[in-house]
Amino acid sequence: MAVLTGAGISAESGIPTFRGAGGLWKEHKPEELATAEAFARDPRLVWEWYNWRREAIAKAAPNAGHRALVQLEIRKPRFTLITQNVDGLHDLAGNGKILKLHGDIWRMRCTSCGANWPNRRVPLPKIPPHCACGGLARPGVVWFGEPLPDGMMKEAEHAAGAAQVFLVVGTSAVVYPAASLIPYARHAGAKVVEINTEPTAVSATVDCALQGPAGELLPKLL
Ligand code: BJW
Ligand code: ZN
Repeated sequence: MAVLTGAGISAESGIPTFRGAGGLWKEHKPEELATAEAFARDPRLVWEWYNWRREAIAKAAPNAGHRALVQLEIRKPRFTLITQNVDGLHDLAGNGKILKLHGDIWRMRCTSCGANWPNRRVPLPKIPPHCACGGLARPGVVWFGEPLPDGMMKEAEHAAGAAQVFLVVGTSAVVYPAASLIPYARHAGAKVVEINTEPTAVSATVDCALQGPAGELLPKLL
């Protein structure tokens, strides 16, 4: 079994989604601030947004949906968790192996020397933050137009291609290449089950679209 999660699984932990009802972080579209161009133009503004989000995420705890995925990992001999989320709530819940397609908001990367390090300080003492080498630091996440971490899609495709069941939870399925895993799994023979509070771009194509909150529906699958 393989699972692809999106922002909707963290909605019941109080973290806003990007799109859909109750979506949008502080009235900003990710397409406006989650880009290298926005960061080059105004690193301070982009870091203010990430600092604000880190503060909100730091107050959040995993919910029943995250916990159900830990139980699935324990029970299923072959289980892969693939997430588009950068919030770290799957780690906090206790999943062992997580393919983080879009990186991790709790990591930073130097735009000069390429160093990559964990950082959980909330709020950040200085914005924008810098590397030990003096270079400007950026969030350790994947912005629009940037490639996913090396080898990550290959590993995700391998899991999606080998799965008998592919569970898609709380994603609008409009961001690529993550969304391509859904037809990829289906063409490889997986039964695709979607859990979402609303119909999405892929609802009509999946084997089973369950409509409702992940925190209620995922525990019922156990
Ligand atoms: C609930 C719920 C509850 C609510 N229970 N459900 C092919 C076609 C078209 C475009 C492209 C393409 N290939 C590439 C592109 C371009 C682009 C893209 O996809 N654009 C589209 C938007 C048009 N993709 C990229 O640029 C990617 N990179 C790339 O392709 O690189 C190519 C390259 C190769 C080699 C060299 C150079 C380049 C990168 C994409 C990076 C996305 N980054 C972000 C920001 C991450 C950092 C951050 O957080 O700040 O990732 S954008 C944002 O969207 C974030 C998310 O992970 C991602 C997906 O969002 P998600 O998770 O689906 O959330 P929502 O809000 O959209 O949906 C929430 C859902 O939950 C809703 O459906 C609700 O109904 C539901 N819900 N409550 C269950 N309780
Ligand atoms: Zn550096």
